[in-house]
Amino acid sequence: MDVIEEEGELVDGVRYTFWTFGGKVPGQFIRVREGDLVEFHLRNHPDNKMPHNIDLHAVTGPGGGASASFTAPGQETVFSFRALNPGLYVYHCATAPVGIHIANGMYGLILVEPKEGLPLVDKEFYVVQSEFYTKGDYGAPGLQPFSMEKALAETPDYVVFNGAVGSLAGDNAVSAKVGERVRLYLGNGGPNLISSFHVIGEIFDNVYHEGGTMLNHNVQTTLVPAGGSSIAEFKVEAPGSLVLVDHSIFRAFNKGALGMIKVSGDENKAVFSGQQEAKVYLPEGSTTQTMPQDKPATGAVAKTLEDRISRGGVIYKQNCAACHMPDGAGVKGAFPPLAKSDYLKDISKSIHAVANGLEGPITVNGELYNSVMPKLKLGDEEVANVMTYVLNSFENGGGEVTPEMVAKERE
Ligand code: HEC
Ligand SMILES: [Cu+2]
Repeated sequence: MDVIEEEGELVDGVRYTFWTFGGKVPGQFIRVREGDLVEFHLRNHPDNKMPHNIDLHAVTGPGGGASASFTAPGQETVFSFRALNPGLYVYHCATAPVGIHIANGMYGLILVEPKEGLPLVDKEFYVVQSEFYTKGDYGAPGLQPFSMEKALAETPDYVVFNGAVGSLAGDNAVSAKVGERVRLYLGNGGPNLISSFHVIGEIFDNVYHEGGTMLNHNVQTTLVPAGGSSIAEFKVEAPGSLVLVDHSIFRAFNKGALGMIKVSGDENKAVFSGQQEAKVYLPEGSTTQTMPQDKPATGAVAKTLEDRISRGGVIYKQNCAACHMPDGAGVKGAFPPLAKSDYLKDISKSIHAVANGLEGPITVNGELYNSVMPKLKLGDEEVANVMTYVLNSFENGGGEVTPEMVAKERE
């Protein structure tokens, strides 16, 4: 296994210097069999600045191999261990200061399959949750240094699956087919938080509790402790998107802990009907609601069109994607699409909607919507950025919205 220190992306426009096992976060998945004798080579790339080592929780021996594998840049060390206990184990760097090595991305999973092997499934996925602590708040662009202060306070800016926001969502989503059996190898690198791992739209048929051999059945949410694991299995019964989240839910929708399994195949109406009816319910006195939010999403002023689009993208993920969906497709009958929306042709009307909220009947691409979009607490700059992002995404025709245009609509 090669240790590589390299710059990468946490979310669009936000860079971070990751320390990795094998070039990615999480580190390479290791798979051995109970009883195997494993000879482990750790190589620390000569371009690296730090010494590193590895503590594998699957190892019976001092430090899980940490001191035996202490390796300076440009060196290679070797040690061997017998995989005595079956289970799914975390490995991580344990070089001082340990917290910083882990916070920078040095963790992964090693599966010790029982002698007889695990039962066969159709799909296996590797998902590791972890947090990142940066000087700037969520979305603050540029190369972000590690924040010791936030790490000590255990207040991460990012809580993510597989090392970055969106690494398992959108175009990076994984897929399965109706009828397939899916197994998730779940890990938590921490460094601090416990994950309440949940899949929206599924129930785990089997959970290997804490990655050990005890089987639990019919589980909705499985705890994955920092430095621990879980194995969850389920059969997919109906098509659609299954959403992986840490059910400490602000982490999912505001800090990045969200992934997707796209399930294709035939509907199974006996299991799920889809919406059977939707009608207007407007009690007397209902008015435009305001969503609480203490501060606008991102601060500084955009200088170029590109800059505006990229800042707008961050705002979109935080403020709009929950209703209008990450790909702008909306939800039929509830949230109108922003992708190829003909409503956007009258740009001042659209700006007005985002700046002031919107309610009452509207028609988008020939479909009637009669609902409420809350007034979001976004400044003129933020509305301009997010609308510019929308115009330049989802196969819309392009264009730019300026803060001046927003100020006008606000009046
Ligand atoms: C809580 C859910 C919700 C959120 C969050 C939300 N919207 Fe909407 N949006 C709606 C609904 C519902 C409508 C339709 C309102 C109606 O029926 O009058 C709508 C309508 C729109 C429209 C006009 C119709 C269309 O499809 O073109 C635009 C543009 C729009 N939203 C943009 C945004 C943007 C940009 C954001 C983020 C800054 C956002 N919305 C956040 C629910 C939401
Ligand atoms: Cu290290």
